Amino acid sequence: MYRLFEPHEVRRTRELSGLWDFATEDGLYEGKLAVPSCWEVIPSLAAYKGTARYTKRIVTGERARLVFKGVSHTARVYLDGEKIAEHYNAYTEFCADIIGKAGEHTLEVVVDNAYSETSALHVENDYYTYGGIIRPVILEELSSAVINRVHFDPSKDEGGWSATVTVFAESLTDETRDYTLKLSLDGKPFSESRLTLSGGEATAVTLKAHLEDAIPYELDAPRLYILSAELISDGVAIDDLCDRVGFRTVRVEGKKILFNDKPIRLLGFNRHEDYNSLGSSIPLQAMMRDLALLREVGANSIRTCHYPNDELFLDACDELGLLVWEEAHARGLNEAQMKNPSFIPQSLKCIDEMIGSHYNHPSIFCWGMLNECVSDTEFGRECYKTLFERISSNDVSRPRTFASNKQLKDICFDLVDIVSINMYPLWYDFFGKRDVRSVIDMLKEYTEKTGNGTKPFIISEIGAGAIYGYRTDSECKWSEERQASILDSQLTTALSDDGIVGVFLWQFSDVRVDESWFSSRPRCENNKGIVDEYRRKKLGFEVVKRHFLADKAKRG
Ligand code: ADA
Repeated sequence: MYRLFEPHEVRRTRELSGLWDFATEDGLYEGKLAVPSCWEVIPSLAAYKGTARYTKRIVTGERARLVFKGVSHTARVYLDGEKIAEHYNAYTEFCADIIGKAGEHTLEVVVDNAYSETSALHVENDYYTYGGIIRPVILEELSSAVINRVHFDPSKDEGGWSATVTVFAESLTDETRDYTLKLSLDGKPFSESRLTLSGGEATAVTLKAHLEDAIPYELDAPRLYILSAELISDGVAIDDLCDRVGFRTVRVEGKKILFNDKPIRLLGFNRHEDYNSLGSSIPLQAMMRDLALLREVGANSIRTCHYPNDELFLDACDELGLLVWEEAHARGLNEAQMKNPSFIPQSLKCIDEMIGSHYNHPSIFCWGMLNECVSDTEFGRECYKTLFERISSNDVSRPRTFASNKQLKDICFDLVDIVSINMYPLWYDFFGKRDVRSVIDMLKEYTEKTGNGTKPFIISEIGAGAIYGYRTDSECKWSEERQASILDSQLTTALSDDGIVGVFLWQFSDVRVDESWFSSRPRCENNKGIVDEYRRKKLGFEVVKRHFLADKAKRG
């Protein structure tokens, strides 16, 4: 299952999930491997960095498309020995078209998860880059034209709700043909237009409709609609694309973030896609376990640190009414890493692919990028500017932000709609200060001065480490007691401050990190989870729950 609804009623699709032939290129392992999964599930490949080949026989019609939801991190796709696609980045989808080759084929996918100069975003880091086809692969049968994407923009005025829908269609023949484009919402047609596509042409058509009776998407009553776009030729539907949408607005006003015109307070968690021995390929039931724990602890929001997430998880957030800060890929890159010639092209592509595919999720309230990169130098600032502009050229309906750790040296706060700061008072030092109140005050004052006016202020990371089960009366470092007491102090101060619109704790669960981080990461894990990698609760879980539930009760 790759979505929580049917993306097509007309287009025929088949998931290629199951066992594929698999072999590492260096001969270390040969056998069968599940798709989707990380190859680290094979014990002898638990630390494997390198390339591996996946092979499968497939049967296609005249026009077919292979959709890869996520391959970590570089994929080269071959059909009967001929390269048909290449893609970089574990966390965004790509596709390969197979036209005019009906019949049986050998499909091979060569996957590489090693770090190198050509990988600017997957670098040694405080999380782990697993290997393999980590998200589903789908084989689609296409017709003479195809709907590649549908973008839905709801808006509201005195007359009620309206929707602006942009349909991206493409001809797959050499001939010019006429089509009818039909839009429906939960099966009820609401807009129609004629469309002529010349051979091979790709175009975008925008339709606007007034839908005054639409029921809004509220966080406590997340009403979702199925938006369907159909291409009709000679009275027959030849292609379609369905997506789930919600009628809601998000905007920043002064220091507030308004969701359907009401101010929100974000009680959130940073969550990596990492589930002990399963790695970054997480089945729906495990996602739902995470979401149940997040609900139980009182969270209303999630930050997808530090890359775009699996659509299935976003679908679940839509359904539960959990707000999502989705983030383009990058964590903690220094200036030399940002000067890698691949850095800008790979970042632009990641932004285009993330927003292109996730545009319609009503739960996504903002776009983030470049976590803790170089926002304190002129060179870094140029990079931030370029990438923020790229976000705006894809979507102007959501605010933009980045999480800074440059403290009083950051020079990029004027570029954002929301100021977000990572801070670890009582855990890491801050200009020699550890006291929570003075760290927050200092940063608020600085960001107001340099941020070009008044903007919402979010604590995008705050927390402390603990090793599950390590208990001691001395409350020494890495004990559950120490983490619980730091979380208590951090949240007491942060949540009592009405000038802070959101707090995202670092982090939901413990996650694997690269070994180069070993000196500050016992067990080669980032141990700041309030649950460990098996989702066992630490003492801090109840502390966070007490604070989150009290804050929610206070605000009604
Ligand atoms: C940073 C970073 C996280 C993580 C965290 C920590 O703020 O954004 O990815 O590394 O610090 O645990 O220190």
